[in-house]
Amino acid sequence: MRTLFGLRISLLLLCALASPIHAEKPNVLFIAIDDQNDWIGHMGGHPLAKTPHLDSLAARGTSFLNAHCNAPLCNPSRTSLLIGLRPTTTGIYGLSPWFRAVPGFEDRVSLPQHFAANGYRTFAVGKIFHGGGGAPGRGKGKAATSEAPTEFQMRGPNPGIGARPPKKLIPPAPMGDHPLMDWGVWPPNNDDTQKGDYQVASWAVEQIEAMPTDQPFFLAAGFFLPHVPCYATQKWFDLYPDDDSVLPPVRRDDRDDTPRFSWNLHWSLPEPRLKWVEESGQWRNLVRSYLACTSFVDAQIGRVLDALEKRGLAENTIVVVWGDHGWHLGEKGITGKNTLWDRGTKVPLIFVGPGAAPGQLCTQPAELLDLYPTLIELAGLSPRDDLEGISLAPQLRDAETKRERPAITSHNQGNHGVRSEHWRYIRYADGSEELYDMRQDPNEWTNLANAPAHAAVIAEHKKWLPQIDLPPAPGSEHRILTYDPATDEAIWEGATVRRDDPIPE
Ligand SMILES: [Ca+2]
Ligand SMILES: [Ca+2]
Repeated sequence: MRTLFGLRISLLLLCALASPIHAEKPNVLFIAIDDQNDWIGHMGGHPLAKTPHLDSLAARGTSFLNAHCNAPLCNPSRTSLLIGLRPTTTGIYGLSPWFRAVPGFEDRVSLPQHFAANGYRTFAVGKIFHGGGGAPGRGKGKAATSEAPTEFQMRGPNPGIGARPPKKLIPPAPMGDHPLMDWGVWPPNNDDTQKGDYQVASWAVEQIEAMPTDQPFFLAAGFFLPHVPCYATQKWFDLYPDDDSVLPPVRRDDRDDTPRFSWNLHWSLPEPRLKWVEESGQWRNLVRSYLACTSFVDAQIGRVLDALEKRGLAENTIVVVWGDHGWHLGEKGITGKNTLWDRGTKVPLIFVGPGAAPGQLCTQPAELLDLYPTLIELAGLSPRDDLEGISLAPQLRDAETKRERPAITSHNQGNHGVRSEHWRYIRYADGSEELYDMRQDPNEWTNLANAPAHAAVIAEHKKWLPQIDLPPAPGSEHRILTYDPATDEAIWEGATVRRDDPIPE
């Protein structure tokens, strides 16, 4: 009996040691897509978009159809999401600085750090923080920030674009012929394995297959495409007709009723305007390339989800998929980001797993800022009182649950978009305004801001403008815009923009 008793004690002890530390805690698979707008099948942003893996994932959970970034640019959007503060609270609006270089944020607990502090094993591969590489200082040029290895415990590669053609596939575009401003079929022979995002998925799959079970995990996989250069292999282009049916609806006079100041937000950028892509015969090619890249990334996400399923981890894993901001492909006369319209701010946001009811499409406004508190609540982590987002858990339980606060996007001090379920209100630093009835006018073609009948709607949305609205933080560079009401002059990336300057084409 004593032997048996002793054996039993040992077995119990062994079991206790071997059992997961947080057996009750769900894992988190955190998937980012760079520059992905709402051209996702079930989101309806483009009638031809083919994303079968994201669509079937969404069917197993809750997809937000009215989710928006808090800044329409990589670094400020990702920083805001990952530290839980608005860009207007940190002053981080540009591609620099890296937030840990900003006084007051050196020791800010980032989302993955909060999971690590709560007993999670944290992993990252690809682009999660902007400019994130495997080691501090990695990246190119002043624009790049460096992701300290302290953000995640395990860091996989950040392969970026992967194979590139020996020279650009498109003719030189205006505004500097930037090397990233390119798109088309590459590499040849349908070899997807040479793509950076293929390697991101492979690393994530390997981690899932070998995942130890003694701790819950937080695995972040950041896909680079459909960020430019939009290279995809031929098979992904074959999903889309090679005719003008792929083009998004645009109105040639669309900017006639938008304030002059709206141009200042994207005054001079490497991304060509609609005029150039049309005149150079590149519009359809760009649109098809973007769609092809979206479908390719969808397939890579499918590989990671398959691995999760095969390992038997799907049931106890929260899968969240998000994009960092939208992208214009001709709408409002431009391509690219840096706008406060839906095309520039709306992103995919899908939650699946514990806490997210299946088969829901939610039209309540949501912000990427909400991810931090939502994941804390879903995973049952220690709460924090220093986050500016609001948990989406009520909408994940019941998508009809009303949410009072609209989604707010800021692009530099004084420029804000406020998106409710019904309206979009925009206010620029010079006081000019836009208002769109998103139910009647989903393309935001008719600016209603000057219609007296809508004064109450404007007042209702204006009250949500950020109370804290800081100037750019020290070290801010790239896509930085300031405005001096005394002189009515704006400064874009260091150059003065006067009201009568011709709009760059
Ligand atoms: Ca981005
Ligand atoms: Ca218009």
